[in-house]
This record gives sequence, structure tokens and C-alpha cells, in this order.
Amino acid sequence: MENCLFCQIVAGEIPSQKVYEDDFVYAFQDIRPQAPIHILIIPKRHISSAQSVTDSDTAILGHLHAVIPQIAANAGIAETGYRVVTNVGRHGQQTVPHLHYHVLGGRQLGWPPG
Ligand code: D5M
Repeated sequence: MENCLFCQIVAGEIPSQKVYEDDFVYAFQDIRPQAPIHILIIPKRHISSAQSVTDSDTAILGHLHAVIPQIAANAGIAETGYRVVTNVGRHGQQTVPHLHYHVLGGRQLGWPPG
């Protein structure tokens, strides 16, 4: 999608620190890490947010979930654990309108989030 930051990252038009890529999914280092490990995992196809997900997205999002263990293992956080979270809309503090899953780890995380 034109003018979408994460679509531009997928297209290679904006640089990123890639940690994983396949035909459907792209993962890269968050530019403002909130934990020692902070990776963003996104579907390559533009989906605005979790609120925009439809049945036509189930295969790609199922696949996205299936690659998280490999990404976490490569990042060294599979054993200690981590958090997967997606922010939605204004109250969720979503700032980039392309569905993305934060993978946070490498330290003890607090709960509940603010
Ligand atoms: O999360 C959006 C996240 O995207 C936030 O943690 C910063 C990150 N971000 C923004 N621009 C970039 C670039 N160019 N590279 C890597 N990471 C980036 P949200 O849940 O929407 O608040």
C-alpha cells in the first residue's frame, strides 16, 4: 500500500534490520526497542490492524504464528519466554497502521501493561 511505512519496509524502500523473511511474512528489529529483544513481525500483505482481519487472512496469520517460535529461538528467548502483542487503534496506542506483532523479551516483563 502506497505511503504505508511497513509496506515500504517490505519493499526495501526503507531500510530495516531483517531477522526473518519468507513469501508471506517479514520480521525486523524495532527501531525503538522496549526490551533487549524487540522484534516486529508483519504480514507482507497490507492489513491495517487486528480490527481489519477477515477470514481471507486466516491462512497468512496462521502461518505468521507458526514462524514465531523459530524467530524467538533465533533471538535466544525461546527458553526464557517472551510476549507477543499487537496494539489496535488509538486506545491501543497503535502508531503504524499496518498489522504488526511485537515480540518482546530478554528481560522479566511486567504485567499488566500500562
Ligand atoms: O508500534 C509501532 C512500532 O514500530 C514502534 O515500536 C516503533 C516501530 N517503528 C517505527 N518506525 C520503524 C522503522 N522504520 N523501523 C523499525 N521499527 C519502526 P505500534 O504498536 O504501532 O505503536
